[in-house]
Amino acid sequence: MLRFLTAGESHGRALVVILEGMPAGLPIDLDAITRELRRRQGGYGRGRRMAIESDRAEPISGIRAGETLGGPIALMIENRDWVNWQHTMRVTAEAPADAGGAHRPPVTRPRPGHADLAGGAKYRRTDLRDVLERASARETAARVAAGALARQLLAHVGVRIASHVFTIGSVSIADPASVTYEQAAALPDDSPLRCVDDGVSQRMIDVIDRARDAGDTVGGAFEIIATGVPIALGSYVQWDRKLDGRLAQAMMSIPAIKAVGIGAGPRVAELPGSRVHDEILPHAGDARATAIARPTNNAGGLEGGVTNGEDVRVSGYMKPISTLMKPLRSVDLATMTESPATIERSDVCAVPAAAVVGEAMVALVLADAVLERFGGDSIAALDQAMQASDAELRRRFRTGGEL
Ligand code: EPS
Repeated sequence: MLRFLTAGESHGRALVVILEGMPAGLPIDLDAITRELRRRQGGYGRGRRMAIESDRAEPISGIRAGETLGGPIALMIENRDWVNWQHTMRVTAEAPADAGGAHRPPVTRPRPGHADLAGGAKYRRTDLRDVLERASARETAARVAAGALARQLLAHVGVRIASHVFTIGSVSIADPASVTYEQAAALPDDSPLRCVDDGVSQRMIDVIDRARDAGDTVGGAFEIIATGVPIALGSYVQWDRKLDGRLAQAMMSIPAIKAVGIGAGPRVAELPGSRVHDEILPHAGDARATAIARPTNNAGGLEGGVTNGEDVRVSGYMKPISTLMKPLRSVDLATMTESPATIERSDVCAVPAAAVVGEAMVALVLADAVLERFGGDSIAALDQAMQASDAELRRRFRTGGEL
């Protein structure tokens, strides 16, 4: 229903995203897109590139007089750094006479952990810059712009999304599962770590400082919490319709993510069923149509690949950035001799930024699932379908009628 494609190299002219499937008639707040882009640029441990960029998405199509039209929405984010790369990143075979920036030598020493080696083999590129420019996490700016639009659709139907970082290297908060949506949402946009515990944040900063001083990098983990998610999104009837699977793929596609958890995640393997499964209790005071309460949410809002009305909780585990200032051993592919890996300007830690990208990816998947369930050529049609569904749920669950 909702799909998107991005284009752009890290040091090319711009990033572009086309988002298709947004219903017509949704008012769009362009400043909210800029705000999300700024959140992605922040976080303690980012490199010098983020001081150069001031990301802003320019709408090219699909929006008129402040509202979506139903057609593809194209957004462009200019790379400010491009002026310094015009020579290296030129489109034409020969560099124009006025091209800015130095001509950089080919990259031939792949970084362990990056796409350099495998990408060069796949696309038969000898200058690995041809790989790393597209494999760069810079591309996630375009996803965040698309995600900012998906969030506006979700906000219209009462779904809100926040994130928090719970691990940096060896430092973790005590009980990530106890962090509420409200706590995560209350984190200021310029929070250095996006961690809800100030004492732990300070220790996380120390870990990042130590890594930087050692010429090393550090990873971590974060969790996305979506609240107000309607019951019955996704389906259990076919493998590719399971919403937990779709969320996992979206999260795993974020650069450097090596594991994904839903709700209690890997901990479910260690605990007995009596401590994993979330009991189902009647709760007439609950404002939701189902009038049901779950005292715990180890399932992360998903049972059988279908939303159960609880908060959707998805965590992502990020490896350390693969550009090390004290490089690991590699091979110079030009001579096939051992040589230290390439050093590119990079970040020491980008976990807080990855959390913002995670929010965008979860927003895109949930918005897609909402449109799949309720239809959505227009906002008016979506509203009607959602109201009808709510009325039906109330009839069934509130009166104890047949299911
Ligand atoms: C990034 C931009 C990049 C890197 C980082 C993410 O900019 P540059 O390469 O010019 O410094 O800072 O990308 C990586 C660490 C990577 O390995 O791809 C961004 O906009 O997020």
